[in-house]
Amino acid sequence: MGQSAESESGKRDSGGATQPELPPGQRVQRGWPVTHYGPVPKFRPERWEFRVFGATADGEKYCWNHEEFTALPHASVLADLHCVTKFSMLGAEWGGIPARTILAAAPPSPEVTHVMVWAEYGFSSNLRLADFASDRTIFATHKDGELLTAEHGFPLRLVVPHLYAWKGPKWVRGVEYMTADRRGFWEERGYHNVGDPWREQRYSYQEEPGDGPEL
Ligand SMILES: Nc1nc2c(c(=O)[nH]1)N[C@H]1C(S)=C(S)[C@@H](COP(=O)(O)O)O[C@H]1N2
Ligand SMILES: [Mo]
Repeated sequence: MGQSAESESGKRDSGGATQPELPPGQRVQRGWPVTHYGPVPKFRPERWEFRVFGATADGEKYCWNHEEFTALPHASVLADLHCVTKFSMLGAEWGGIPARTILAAAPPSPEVTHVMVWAEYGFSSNLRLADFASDRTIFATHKDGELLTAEHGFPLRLVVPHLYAWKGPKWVRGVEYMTADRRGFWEERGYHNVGDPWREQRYSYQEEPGDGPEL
């Protein structure tokens, strides 16, 4: 991870060469720390499935087993990871299944405005549909060409490059399509409902009308 990779990743994420490479208040972390609440789940391939449920266009639920899910077409996205505790990990290449592939395979009803991304042990994070539908949002199986390790989310984690990293659950198991917003795990516990690092939307007390449901 050299200097040029870092400045490139900053330009990519900020959408313009004039923006700084790091969101305000962040510092670069060498290496890749492990950050999460609770234990690391054990992967049991025979019991793993990825579900899409809630307000689908046809009212059906969708379900993939591990073999089926990982056989979906892969893509890769270069993106930084910004933790709200102020460290950033720059210049990762995430390989996996784009969120848009899931939206195409399991279309949401036109009334859907938000999604809840669900992970093992009931961890969840809510996203605006537009954030989930970004062409850079990806369900990652790999980082820099290698399978994710257990502590970093194997077999699957979400990466939403333009939001703080808690918006990307590790050990993700499904997506719920919602016709109204609802707070996920950290969003219920004092973190900002939207979580844009470039606007430093760290905590829920910073929310403005329209940023999220009443607390
Ligand atoms: N399931 C789950 N996913 C999670 C979290 C968590 O507590 N549980 N923490 C988030 C936070 S706060 C961060 S910063 C990133 C950290 O990812 P890493 O441990 O791979 O660096 O994971 C996110 N995904
Ligand atoms: Mo974080």
